[in-house]
Amino acid sequence: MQAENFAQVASQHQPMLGHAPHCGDGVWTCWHAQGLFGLLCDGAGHGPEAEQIQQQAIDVARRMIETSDGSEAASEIDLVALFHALHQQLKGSRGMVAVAFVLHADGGVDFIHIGDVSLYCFQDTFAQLGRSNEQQGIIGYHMPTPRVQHWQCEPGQWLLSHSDGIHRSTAPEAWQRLLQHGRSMSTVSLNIMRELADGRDDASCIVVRYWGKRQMVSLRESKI
Ligand SMILES: [Mn+2]
Repeated sequence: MQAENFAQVASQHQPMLGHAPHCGDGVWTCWHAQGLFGLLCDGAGHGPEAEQIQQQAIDVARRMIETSDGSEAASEIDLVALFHALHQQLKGSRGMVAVAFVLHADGGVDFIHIGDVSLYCFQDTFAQLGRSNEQQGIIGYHMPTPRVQHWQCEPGQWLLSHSDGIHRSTAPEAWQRLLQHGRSMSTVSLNIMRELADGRDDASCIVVRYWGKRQMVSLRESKI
């Protein structure tokens, strides 16, 4: 799909020590006509019950996103509707926190962020770091009215999401080393887990590098 020209993505999730193979953190990414969709969620607690929560959440997202990506007339991804559907699905469960985003080809990022997970945008120089402010609440229990926030990514920037199994206090210098020294996006995401997930909680991350349309533009120019 054309969308893959403008970004690369990799994601990981792993259970806390002693709870394998059950992981309460879930990640799912998908290329959609509208752009790159990502969901990172953390079901409350650990073990099979938390795992069931994250799997239900990913099923809800998959159904909604894939349905809206029909080849005839792809419709917009409705993040607000997604969070309402997640809340409905998870009522009566222990609940969940999550961030979901859509990265568009022009670098625009729409996202909803509820509860104790993290979403960052790193500049290529790592001189500045944008950090999302979450809406406090628990999906499936007491969810605030979901609010779509917006960022603008420039080519070369990174989007990074992680659960609380990776410490928020991780320094920008540590992120710089981890993000810049990987040979591939999957290596980067694996190194993040290896170095920053200490096994005391389920952990997960989604790493995105936004490239913009630079390569396509230069190809077109070279033909002229
Ligand atoms: Mn957690």
